[in-house]
Amino acid sequence: MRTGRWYLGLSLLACATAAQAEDGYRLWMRYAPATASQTADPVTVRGEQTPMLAAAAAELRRANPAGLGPVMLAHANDPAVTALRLPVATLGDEGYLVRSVTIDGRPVTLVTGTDRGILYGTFALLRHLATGAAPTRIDLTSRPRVGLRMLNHWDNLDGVVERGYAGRSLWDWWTLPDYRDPRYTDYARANASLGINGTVLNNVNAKVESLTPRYIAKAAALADIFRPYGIKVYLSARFSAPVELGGLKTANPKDPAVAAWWAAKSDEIYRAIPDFGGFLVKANSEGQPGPRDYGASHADGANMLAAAVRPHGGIVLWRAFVYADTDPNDRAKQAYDEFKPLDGQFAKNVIVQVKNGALDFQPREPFHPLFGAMPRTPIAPEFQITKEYLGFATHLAYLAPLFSETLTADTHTRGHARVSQVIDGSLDRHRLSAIAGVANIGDSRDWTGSSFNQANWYAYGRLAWDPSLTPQAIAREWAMQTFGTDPKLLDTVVAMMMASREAVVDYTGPLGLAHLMATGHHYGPGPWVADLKRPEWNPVYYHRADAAGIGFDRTKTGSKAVAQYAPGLAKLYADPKTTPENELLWFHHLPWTYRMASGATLWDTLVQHYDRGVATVDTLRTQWQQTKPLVDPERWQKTDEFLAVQAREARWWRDASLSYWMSLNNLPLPAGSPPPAHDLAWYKAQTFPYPPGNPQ
Ligand code: GCV
Repeated sequence: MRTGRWYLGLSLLACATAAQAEDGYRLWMRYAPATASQTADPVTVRGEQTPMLAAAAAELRRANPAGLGPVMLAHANDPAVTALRLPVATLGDEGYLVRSVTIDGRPVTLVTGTDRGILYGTFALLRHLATGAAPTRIDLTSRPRVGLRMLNHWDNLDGVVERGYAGRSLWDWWTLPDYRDPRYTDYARANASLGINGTVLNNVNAKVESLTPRYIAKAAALADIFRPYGIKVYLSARFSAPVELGGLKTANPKDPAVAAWWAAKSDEIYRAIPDFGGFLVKANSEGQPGPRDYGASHADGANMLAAAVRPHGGIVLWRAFVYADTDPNDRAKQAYDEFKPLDGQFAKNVIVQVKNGALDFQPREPFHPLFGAMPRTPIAPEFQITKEYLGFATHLAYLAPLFSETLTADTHTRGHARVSQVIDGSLDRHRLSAIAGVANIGDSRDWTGSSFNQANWYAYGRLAWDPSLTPQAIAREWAMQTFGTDPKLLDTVVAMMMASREAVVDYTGPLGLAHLMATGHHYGPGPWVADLKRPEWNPVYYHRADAAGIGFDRTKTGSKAVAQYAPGLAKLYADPKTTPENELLWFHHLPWTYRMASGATLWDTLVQHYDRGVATVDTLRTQWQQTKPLVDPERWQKTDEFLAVQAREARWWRDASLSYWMSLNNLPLPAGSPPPAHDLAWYKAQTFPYPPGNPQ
């Protein structure tokens, strides 16, 4: 029989191995092991030891940054803090102040604010130090611009994540609420480190069972784990639940029995989860039930649910992602047409959640025309962190430039308000403000399917806190925390990240082209697809290419979608010469021979973009080779192999697309541009059954 000592040795070895493994589990929170010279216990908590302060203190103890002396966590109204007369009055509910001060003659790093402020200040301090700052003369202060900073999980109750490419759902619904996987706490820590304060646990294509007592208990267990990290739990609600669960004959929002059912259901949820955030709803979209089934409006539906959660302080996030097979109108116009007339009709605790673009999370879309068009309604942008249309988990595409492009876009409303001013509530003085990101998280060991995908979770969280941060700065701080502070490594990694999203745009759909992917999986090329039941499911609907030209005319000679933008912008979009080149074919149908600003033809320019996309991915591979001595083997190897896939698939996208365009326009490739590797028939014949994340 083995001795106890042997077992101890084995478990220590296991710990050491786990601690050293660079499998990506630790995300950007890769604290260095403590050394003998570090403060034994770096933290003092003053006043009441709330669960949130305990979580903050635990994080500091876990990190125990080298060189940092004692840290004091104290509420802003603690006498020790008020005596210092610090500028804490403007911190609000969530802001923090972190400063090197002297208290009772002793130098300390003070972290102050509310409970939440201290939690976020703690993570800000750790980030500050992990990104190379000195542990002395610290002076950090910040407060979030957006109130509700949410992740939306498209996780099904059977563990499949719709559009998820990082394994199965993190939530093990089967063993909840009894088994509380420690990973749930690590999930909460990661989110708190970014300031994310809300999570929608289940898919917007919601199953009604998530509202049964059994599943409410499971959600409550997660809420208990997340609470000390400042994260509220929300649920996606299926609009027809009163019929399917409650046995009512209707889910008509105007029926008092339906309203009463939702009120009782909300009471039940709040009994289990007293700080439940509220409901997210996808209604009358892609087959989901909704108020339109009963002739009622989206506002009627949202307000009925809002009334149910209002007594408990809850909110309703109502999605504007709607388009109907019965509507022959340009799909990109339909959400605006449906929602704009409802401005002013939503209850005070409703937020309308709008995808960043009018179509569907494409590699590039102009910002959604609803931003700035509904001044009496809080509008939340919804971004997709998971890369449904940008190469799943395999392709490297750093999304901060995409998120930031929308957030900084000039709406041309009320002066030159930016989308960020619309969504943070400042433009129209809304009390509520929110931002949502569709999570890329699963149960894969590295959480997101690749090291670089972690950067998209990180960047989303950082931009949700402060939309004015630059993608470059976020990339640098993420890379420092994730890969280390070597300057050569950092320069290379940041350069790779900053080039990556545009590369994907170039090899999949440059110059404003969109939705060109093959049926179902949204991964590979299928610009020729024309046989799907609904016109707007077919790529040919979006590019409208023929022998003469390419692009979707959304001007007054076409679908008139440009008129949905504020007049100043609509005027710019109406003319190809004043439309940004990277959105050109989104708004205009142009001859292949159209002369671009450079003097080159549209066709030659299009080909140049495809070639540039392929060349950029080749450069990413070369750059990554240079990092080999500076990155641990496990993470380096996986990234290297994924980049090889991306290089192959960028060529596939380019070649398939060009073969198809040439079959229409019969034009030669510009000099120096290589012919596609196969003929069009070969590309059309490729099939990819069972892609991940695809709803079955
Ligand atoms: C959750 C796209 C995706 C769907 C997704 C939908 C939505 O259509 O392909 O998987 O459904 O958007 O955002 O509701």
